[in-house]
Amino acid sequence: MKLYSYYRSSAAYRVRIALNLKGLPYDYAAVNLLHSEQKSEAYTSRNPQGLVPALELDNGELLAQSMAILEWLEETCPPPSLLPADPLQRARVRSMVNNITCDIHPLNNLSVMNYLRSELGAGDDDIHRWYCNWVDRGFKAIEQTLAGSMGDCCFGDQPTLADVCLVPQVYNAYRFKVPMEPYPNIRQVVQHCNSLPAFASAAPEVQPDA
Ligand SMILES: N[C@@H](CCC(=O)N[C@@H](CS)C(=O)NCC(=O)O)C(=O)O
Repeated sequence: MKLYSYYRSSAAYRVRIALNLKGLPYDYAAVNLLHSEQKSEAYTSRNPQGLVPALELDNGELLAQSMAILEWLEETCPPPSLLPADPLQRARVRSMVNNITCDIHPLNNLSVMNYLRSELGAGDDDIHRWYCNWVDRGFKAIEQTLAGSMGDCCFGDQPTLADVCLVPQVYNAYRFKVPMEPYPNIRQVVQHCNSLPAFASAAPEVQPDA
């Protein structure tokens, strides 16, 4: 498989973690977002949304959207499973995943920040307030949920899709200087996950395009 990725993309980071957790080797195809390579004809002819990540399968098919890729990996690839066996617990994991991937990340990605700056005239302080606002709303709920669900990871001691999505979002929060003191449970889970090889080798700093 080949992963179209950018080292700082949190959506691509999710997929890198899941591929590593499942022990699946892949080739790394860097798409430089700062050079707008995601909007090139060569890329959008295969992935019309012009976003990373995209995963090219061994048969040449291309999958876009990180959650679609993660669900495909979960359905077709070997253990460990990244969802619990119990349907209620699966729903709880997906609920945390949706908080991150639907309610935090889309409001804070590169194109939204660029739009705020260039189309709406927002300055650095306004953009920082915007960023922190959406992260805080989501992280407050996650912090409270973790108090009843966490072990070493978000739900018990084994990584699930919740950890796969939380770790990149927290990486991004540190990058954009969101105060993390109010979130001790989140910090504890993320610290543990980052000590695991599958997470450590997916980190932005160690990617070929870093
Ligand atoms: N919902 C998409 C989000 C993908 C996304 O926003 N990717 C960002 C990087 S994290 C991107 O490619 N941004 C480039 C752009 O907006 O032009 C997913 O989960 O894959």
